[in-house]
Amino acid sequence: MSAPKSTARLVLVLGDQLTPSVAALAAAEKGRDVVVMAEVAAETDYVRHHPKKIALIFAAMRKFAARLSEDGWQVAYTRLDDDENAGSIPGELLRRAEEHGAGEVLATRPGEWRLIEALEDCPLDVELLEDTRFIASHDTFERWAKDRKALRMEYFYREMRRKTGLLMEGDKPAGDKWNYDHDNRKPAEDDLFLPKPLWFEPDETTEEVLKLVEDRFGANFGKLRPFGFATTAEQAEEVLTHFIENALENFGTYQDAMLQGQRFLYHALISAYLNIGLLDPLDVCQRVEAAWKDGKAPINAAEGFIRQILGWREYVRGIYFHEGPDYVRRNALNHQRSLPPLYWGAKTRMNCLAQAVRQTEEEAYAHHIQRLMITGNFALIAQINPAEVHEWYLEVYIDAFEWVEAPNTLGMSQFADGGVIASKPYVSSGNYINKMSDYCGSCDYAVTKKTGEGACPFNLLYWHFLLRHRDRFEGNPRTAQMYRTWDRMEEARRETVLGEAETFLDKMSKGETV
Ligand code: FAD
Ligand code: DLZ
Ligand code: SF4
Repeated sequence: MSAPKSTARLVLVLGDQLTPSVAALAAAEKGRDVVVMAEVAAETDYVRHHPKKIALIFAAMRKFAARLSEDGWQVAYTRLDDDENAGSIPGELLRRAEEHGAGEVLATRPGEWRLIEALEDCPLDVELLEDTRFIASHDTFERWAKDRKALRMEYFYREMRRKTGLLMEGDKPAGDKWNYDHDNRKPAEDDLFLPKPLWFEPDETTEEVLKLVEDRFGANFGKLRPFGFATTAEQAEEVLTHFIENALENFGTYQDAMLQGQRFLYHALISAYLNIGLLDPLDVCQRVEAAWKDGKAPINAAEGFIRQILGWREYVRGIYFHEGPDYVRRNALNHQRSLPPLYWGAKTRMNCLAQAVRQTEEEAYAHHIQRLMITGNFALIAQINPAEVHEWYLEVYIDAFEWVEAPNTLGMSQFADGGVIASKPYVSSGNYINKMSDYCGSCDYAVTKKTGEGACPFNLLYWHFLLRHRDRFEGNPRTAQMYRTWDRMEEARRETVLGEAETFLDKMSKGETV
């Protein structure tokens, strides 16, 4: 007589956990347990995601589920339009538990407090396992953060370099410098040779998903088609290889550049694949390090790129969990203005914003400096409520998951956490935008005009913001100089700047085109 088969457990795999070695799968037994994957309204509707983001997640989920089945796993997959769909992750777990006579659930800790709390409240016996797809564990981050007055990314990054040995020569950084940012601030000329991103034609599975998304989420902000994202680990790997071979070399030099009509420049376009599990962050860093060792990329490119993943990406995740669930509600600068309709594609005379928003609508993508120094900068100097800014970023980008989006938006970009992440607010006048892009040349406003009809709004709002928060930033060595510049201006000019900034903000708040 054979021994009785132990009761099945459910193994939850979420839409951003599509890795065969993800913790819950690694802890499960193939012949015994049932993998649960579900497309549910609670996840599609907690914000109105860009249609491309929903399509990417569903197509990748369906293909990953098929792969698990081929590998011998028993997979219970629920499609959004299945009649019995319970509508939420805990609801689906309860339904599948009854169906399979299971009481226990193995789950990998989700990347959002909302869902962690929902799983903790689920009446089943849910074991939440640490998500091991990151280079720094929670313990590593907490050990680093303990007893530090300021949690600056640069120091965390150096520790991660030492810990992984990436770009290290013994105990020294390769080339004797930790950070090559100084070499990475070139604007781009519009006749540069730019590599084309690698896109994929939708196959049958993706096409089926696109039809569903068109039907159900066609009214969300964003264009669904054309859809060319990778939806399997193999395709994501091809995108990475394409980047290393065609763009990495120039990644550092032009990292902060912006060019009208050139939406991707030398960026990797891999954030969504990393975030949903199709690529592994350590593996990506090692591939880039190898390219540098093989002489295919200079050190400023390899270091700049590795810092984004080994440094920023790991660091913001650490901060999100370190700071706790209330982080997303912080508003240290007490900004209360509503997000203007131009963020949803309404007409604006500001070309930089029009370009960044249109690109976001069409691609669900904008690169870091567009997010930080165009849409983020404007929201900050226009003193928009950070909760609304946070929701916008979470909705519109293909790679937006709260653990990575919230610290970038609320912390780095909006200073809403009071300076946990940023040592100074990322604000600028039009001058910076003009230096790093060619947007100003086709704008209704004049970047060189500081006041008067047609003056660039960034020139006005920049001062308005700094003056409103003088008490907080005047003593900061990184912003103090700006107050000295302000104080040297003629009284009448200062009054004009502040008055015109107020007029602009009033017009914007009344819904007029600005
Ligand atoms: P590249 O420029 O080629 O960089 C390579 C990789 O580095 C990225 O794929 C990404 O994984 C990582 N990376 C770079 N910068 C950061 C960063 N600041 N934080 C974390 N990882 C980083 N990134 C997201 O993945 N999801 C988000 O929701 C998100 N929201 C953001 C919101 C704001 C306001 C800002 C300023 C930045 C945000 N970022 C976010 C970071 C960054 O803009 C994107 O990771 C990057 O633009 C993705 O494009 P890419 O893959 O071409 O990146
Ligand atoms: C973002 C998202 C969407 C749109 N839909 C689903 C879904 O239907 N099923 C699912 O398991 N996951 C989805 N996700 C990803 C989750 O929202 C994500 O796991 C949490 O936000 C935590 O990062
Ligand atoms: Fe933007 Fe001002 Fe330049 Fe116009 S002039 S594109 S508003 S920075």
